[in-house]
Amino acid sequence: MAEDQPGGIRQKLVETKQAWAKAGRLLTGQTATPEQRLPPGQRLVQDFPVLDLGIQPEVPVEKFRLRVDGLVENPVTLDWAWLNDLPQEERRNDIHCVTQWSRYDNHWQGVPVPALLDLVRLKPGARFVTFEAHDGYTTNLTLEDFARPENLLAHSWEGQPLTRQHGGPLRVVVPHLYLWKSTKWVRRISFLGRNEPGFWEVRGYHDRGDPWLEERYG
Ligand SMILES: Nc1nc2c(c(=O)[nH]1)N[C@H]1C(S)=C(S)[C@@H](COP(=O)(O)O)O[C@H]1N2
Ligand SMILES: [Mo]
Repeated sequence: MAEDQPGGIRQKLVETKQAWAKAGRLLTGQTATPEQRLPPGQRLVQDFPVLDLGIQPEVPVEKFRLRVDGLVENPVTLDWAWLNDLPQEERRNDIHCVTQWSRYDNHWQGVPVPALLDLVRLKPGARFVTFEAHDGYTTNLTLEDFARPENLLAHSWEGQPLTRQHGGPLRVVVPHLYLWKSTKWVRRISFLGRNEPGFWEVRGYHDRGDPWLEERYG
């Protein structure tokens, strides 16, 4: 069995979650609609749990870089000043983690995804998006799921800079899908013509992850 390395990925936790996916754990077999607010099988929490692979990289804003590339006319490497010069907006949303907790009314600030798309200008073949993070995490979305106006590249939560635990200085927030699709410590966003499943998607999680359809596992 894989042993945990200090400062490395928590292999046992990964194996446990992978086994849960295989067993279909937590599935209720029900669906709901966004109007019902709480997706099936979820319970509401007041705190803000921290979930990741066990590595929480320290990324000082002076060293922050976000590469945006792939099928775009204008690939860019954003630094912190440039990111802050892009349009900034606020969003309030509910978030839903596949491990069953939901948290209502989170206030985020950051760059709305449409502003990023305006900057890089997609080529016609772009249909999928992959995300890479400083801890080695990856995930994937369709362009349609990423391009929604409520999605943010968020640097603040509840009026404060996003903490390192929650993915600061910058994370993706895609509230209509389970939270594993919302990459913390994001360092690269690539637009592709083909789908490339990420860390959890190749370990049994659903490719899309709609919480109201209970798309926990694939
Ligand atoms: N870079 C990175 N992003 C990540 C993860 C991770 O391990 N690494 N975990 C995902 C999962 S499974 C969840 S539920 C959310 C948790 O976000 P939180 O710790 O802010 O609650 O981050 C997602 N984004
Ligand atoms: Mo998660």
